[in-house]
Amino acid sequence: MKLKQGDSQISKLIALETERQKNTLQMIPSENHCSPAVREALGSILTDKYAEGYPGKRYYGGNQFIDKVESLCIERAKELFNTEHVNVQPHSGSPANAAVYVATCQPGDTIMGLALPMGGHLTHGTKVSFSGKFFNSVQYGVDEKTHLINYDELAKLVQSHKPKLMWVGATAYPRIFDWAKLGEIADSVGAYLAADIAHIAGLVAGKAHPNPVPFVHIVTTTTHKTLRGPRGGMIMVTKKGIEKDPELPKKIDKAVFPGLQGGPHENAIAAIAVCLKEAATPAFKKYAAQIVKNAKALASELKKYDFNLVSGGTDNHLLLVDLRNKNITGAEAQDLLESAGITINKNSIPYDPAGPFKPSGMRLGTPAITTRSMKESEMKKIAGWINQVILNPNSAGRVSAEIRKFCKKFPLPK
Ligand code: DSN
Repeated sequence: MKLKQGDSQISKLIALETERQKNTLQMIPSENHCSPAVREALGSILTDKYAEGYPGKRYYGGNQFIDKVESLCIERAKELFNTEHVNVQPHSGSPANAAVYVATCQPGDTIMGLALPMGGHLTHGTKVSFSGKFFNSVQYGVDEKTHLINYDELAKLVQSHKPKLMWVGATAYPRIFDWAKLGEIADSVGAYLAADIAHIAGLVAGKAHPNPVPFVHIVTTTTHKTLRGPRGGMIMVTKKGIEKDPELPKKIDKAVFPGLQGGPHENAIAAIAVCLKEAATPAFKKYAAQIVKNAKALASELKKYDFNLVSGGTDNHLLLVDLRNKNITGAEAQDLLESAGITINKNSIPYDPAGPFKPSGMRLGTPAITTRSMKESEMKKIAGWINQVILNPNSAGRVSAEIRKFCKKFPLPK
């Protein structure tokens, strides 16, 4: 039975969400529109199969085709990111990061990560997350003036705390990471260095951001952001990681299963395999470059309207805007822009004087609108709309109608 007949309520809600996505601009930098091929694999019959274990070593029968799917996914990931070992089973980014802790640390060990209010991620040692509860978490920040990671300060902090595991990666850092420098810093105390590239995986795959693989031991990522796949996660172990600890691939695999998860979602793994194939094409390389061009164009237009950008601009897919000179909070901007057809999210800015529920900033990005084939000239238009709505909330209705019309020229992937 089709969904429409079997469950009209859910069917209707999916139709409404489809219309929302079609008729408005998705500018949350961690979101994207995956291809119908990815969705077909995700919605396939593979969801019915249990496959605890790994290819060739399962705890259930009937996995001859599932093994091939998972192995193909692993091989594609290894090739795309140029790495030695990949686990494609983590259900998403946080479980992937949890597995890294299980594989490399004991409870109470010292770990380091970029603080959440400075652009880091919950799982990099935030107090309210397991990573801040079960480990001795030392958080680093960005420079108060430049909003960049100060590598000299970080090196000193690392020397004084000597972490077992150090995280690099962010949810709201608009600049390039200097992986070589970070590798040296972690090596100076013999720490495991894990790069969480969830936000920039598509840029790395498309060569629009340097690849951390030569400089770090472990790479984690989600698969649904710039990489444009289904919701999922992956953990890679690099050559450098294996040189540091030859058992690391085994430790990571054991941490994922049976350490943290049971049966892998093989439908999601098939969809990840599809997205990895897409990400290896010249078209994807162009896409990744265009994401960055669009973010830069949007940044330069917003600056003309006197929007203050954290770090002064962007090198990647996202912009973090300090709204204090606009007399509007991040939460108010989020609601207002949503009513005008532009979906962004409120976000803390570094050294934010306001709390996390009413932060002073907004975060926006270009992965999803670039998937819809928008280019620099469209960024000009979008910056103009953002400015109009923030300056004059009464314009939201008119802008929403204009955006609805504009969106018809930029369909979702078919
Ligand atoms: N939810 C992710 C993001 O929006 O950046 C972080 O986990």
